[in-house]
Amino acid sequence: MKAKGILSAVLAVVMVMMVVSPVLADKPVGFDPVTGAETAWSNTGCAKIQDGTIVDSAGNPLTVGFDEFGYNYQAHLFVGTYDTSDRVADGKYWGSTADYADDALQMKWSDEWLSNVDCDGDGKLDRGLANGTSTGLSRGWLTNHVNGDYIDASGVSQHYTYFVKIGWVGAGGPLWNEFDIFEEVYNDPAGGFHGVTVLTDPGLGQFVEH
Ligand SMILES: [Ca+2]
Ligand SMILES: [Ca+2]
Ligand SMILES: [Ca+2]
Repeated sequence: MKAKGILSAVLAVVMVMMVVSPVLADKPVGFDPVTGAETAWSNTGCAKIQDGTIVDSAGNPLTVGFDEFGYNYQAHLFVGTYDTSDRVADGKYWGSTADYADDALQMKWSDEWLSNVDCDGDGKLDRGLANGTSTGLSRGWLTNHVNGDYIDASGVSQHYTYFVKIGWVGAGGPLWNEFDIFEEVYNDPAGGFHGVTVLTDPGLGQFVEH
């Protein structure tokens, strides 16, 4: 697989995140300054996933824990494949039968990227949520970790791994106008890719807004 193809897939996944809306504990208010991990949670009046009032893009209520596709919106986590990341387990990634469709994908995101509460009452998880107000567009950060196989030009099965960390930087960002890639690690020995291709990582803690 070519790096360009992988990044396109990653971007597509991110777009999925933009349209899928999911939900439980309340909004996190305490964070590890280095890793960005949540350490404390508030008790606001915002709707929670466990209330049963927050739905996904298909109108199905979100539930606590991992769903059938691999999303755990409460934990800001996805563990599945490109195929299931589009919330349709059909062996395809948004209709594409590209080789990476069956590749393992893990995603993690900050609460600002996609929160686990609905504070604005639209029945969807809030995006860009800071101090109880949602901007409607993701902020914070997202990571993708891919572990996959593909058949090369000689018909031989090859293995690759890919990691990318994307963060919101505001207007003028080089990625989708408001984002940037802070870390990218691509290992595909057969394809000639070895290790870090982008690294300007400032630490995920810098993306926390509260
Ligand atoms: Ca699918
Ligand atoms: Ca594959
Ligand atoms: Ca909402």
